[in-house]
Amino acid sequence: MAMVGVIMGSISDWETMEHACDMLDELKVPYEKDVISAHRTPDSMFEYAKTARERGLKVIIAGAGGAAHLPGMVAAQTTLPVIGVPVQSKALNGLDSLFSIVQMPGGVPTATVAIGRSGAKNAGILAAQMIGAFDDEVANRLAAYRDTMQASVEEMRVELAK
Ligand code: RP5
Repeated sequence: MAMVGVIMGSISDWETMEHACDMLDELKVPYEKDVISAHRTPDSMFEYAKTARERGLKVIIAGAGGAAHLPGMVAAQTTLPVIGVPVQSKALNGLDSLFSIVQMPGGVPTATVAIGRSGAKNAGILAAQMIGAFDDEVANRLAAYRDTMQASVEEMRVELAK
């Protein structure tokens, strides 16, 4: 059963959001993915957020670009943690997305990661860390991921010293 819900405002967001899914795959955290738009399909967004907890989700990752209202509006309708990914928009390079997601009013937090690919990757890791706070197997995989990352930097140092 999916523990993380990955949603995005448009299929055009997938090239960013797939990096969140790649991390969830690597860390073996079960997830579901869908396209749900705050503006184009508001009723679906409402339904998704309202039923997320009863469907077993523990965390929601929501990516959107431009007038990026999806993460905040989902956060407004569930008490599950929501991680917002600002997709790099063409017109304003994602600053619009970032500001739309990060500036939530007090009382309705939406965790916000960096614009674009790195942000999506970190959203996947962060969701796994939330699950890993209660799940030792996921926590162990996160620790192994850190070890691999550290080893790759050691390799860079050796390469640079040549
Ligand atoms: C937002 O509008 C989506 O999240 C997407 O980033 C942006 C553009 O959507 P498309 O016009 O490419 O479908 O709602």
